[in-house]
Amino acid sequence: MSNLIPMPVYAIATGATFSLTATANIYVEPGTAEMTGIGQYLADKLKPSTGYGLQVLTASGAPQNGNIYLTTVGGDPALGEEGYELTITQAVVNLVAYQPAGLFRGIQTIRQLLPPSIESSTVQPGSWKIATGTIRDYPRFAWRGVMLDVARHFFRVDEVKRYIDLIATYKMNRFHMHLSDDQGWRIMINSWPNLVTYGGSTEVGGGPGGYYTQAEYADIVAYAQSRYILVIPEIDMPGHTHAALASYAELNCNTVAPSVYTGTEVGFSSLCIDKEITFTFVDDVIREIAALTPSPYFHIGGDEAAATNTADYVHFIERVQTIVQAHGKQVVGWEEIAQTNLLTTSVVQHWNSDLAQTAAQQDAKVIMSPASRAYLDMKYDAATPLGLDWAGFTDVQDAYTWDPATQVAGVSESDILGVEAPLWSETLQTIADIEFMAFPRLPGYAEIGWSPATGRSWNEYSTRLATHGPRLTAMGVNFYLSPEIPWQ
Ligand code: TNX
Repeated sequence: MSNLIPMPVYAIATGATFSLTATANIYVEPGTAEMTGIGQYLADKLKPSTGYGLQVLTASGAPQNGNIYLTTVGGDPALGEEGYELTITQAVVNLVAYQPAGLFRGIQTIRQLLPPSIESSTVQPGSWKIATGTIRDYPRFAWRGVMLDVARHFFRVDEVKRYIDLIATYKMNRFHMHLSDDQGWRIMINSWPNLVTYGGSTEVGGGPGGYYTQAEYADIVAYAQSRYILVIPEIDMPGHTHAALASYAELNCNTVAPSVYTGTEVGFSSLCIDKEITFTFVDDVIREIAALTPSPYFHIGGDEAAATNTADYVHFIERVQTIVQAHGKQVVGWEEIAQTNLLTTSVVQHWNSDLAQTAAQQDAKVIMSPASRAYLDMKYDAATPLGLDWAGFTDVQDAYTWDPATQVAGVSESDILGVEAPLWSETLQTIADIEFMAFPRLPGYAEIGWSPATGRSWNEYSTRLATHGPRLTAMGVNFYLSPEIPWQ
């Protein structure tokens, strides 16, 4: 129990063990489709390595010995959306939550309480013992996420799903997709198809690029949803828009479309703020994506708009906020948008300035992604073969030893929605690359977002993280064997 990441709010071991055996089944109550789906997710996680049958059955009342019981009946409302209570006796594993999402998070705890070989994709000898005790657990922050840049390099649907599965393991609940940038437009917009057919035809370095059809995007959203993770789509504007400008001549102030761009400069492109068609375009894009996205949020980017003058920038962001709102969504934007009049519902993402303070003064909520701590694309050290270093090297200790509530002066706990770790992909091409940069830093962000800050120490955490090495290996994760961690 002392090796869990994120660390639970409350855990007490009672010194005995529960044994999962070949006769075990998973009982859910009530027997709704959603509950059966959660039970099936757990069964699918446990079957390959145990080789057991693990049927998902509907229970009514007390669990029978030897089984796992998942229920929302009698769940304590004080646990909130994602909290859970896990009681393990020698007889049963009993997971109770107020909401189904809480059961899903609690299942991640059950996985981590089993031996690391539980994560193997082939049958292992076992034995499958779980320490007895009680855990009562719920998150500190509502927003615990990652961002993946699929624009600089494109990642296939199967790669994206793999990353979603890995973040779910650590109880994260937001998957922000950076769907457009200078180097590529990655989602089909039916009313503006050249965005993908031309604007999505390449990537950094000149490779073939790619894009998601609307059905593929909807499939990613549904996959994330089945893991109680919200997808937050981002269309970055008014800067970072070269791929769009290359796709449609009429979006350019001079009505000349440039050709696609495969370098890594930033700050050179801008939508033409004086043209009404720009806002027709933005409205069409937001409408089509919003219709495919159940999450209440739409990320409008807004960063590094160095090619847009300040008056244009302010006018553009303020007008786009109303477009997002008209399509039923709340704006999220990089912290530069705090220079404009924010709607009360808008959310600001801190990355590299003190503008989050301006956002907090406007009563906007803040997501903390400080580049020097939380950018997964920063190299661990000078020898890291992938990544960038403009915000400094970020070793595993740097990634872990900060607190969202003390990161930016004037932005305190009550202003903060949560934590997000962005992964920009200028130097990354495959899921193996993603895994190498994300692990083992990502579990630290998950813990900063979920667990109480009190009593946190690097010494204790680094030995706890070490126990996750065999787990990550069993999951086939291409993690960086950081010398800072006393790996087991
Ligand atoms: C800054 S962070 C950017 C991105 C780059 C990233 C590289 C932010 C809002 N903008 O365009 O990809 O640095 O680390």
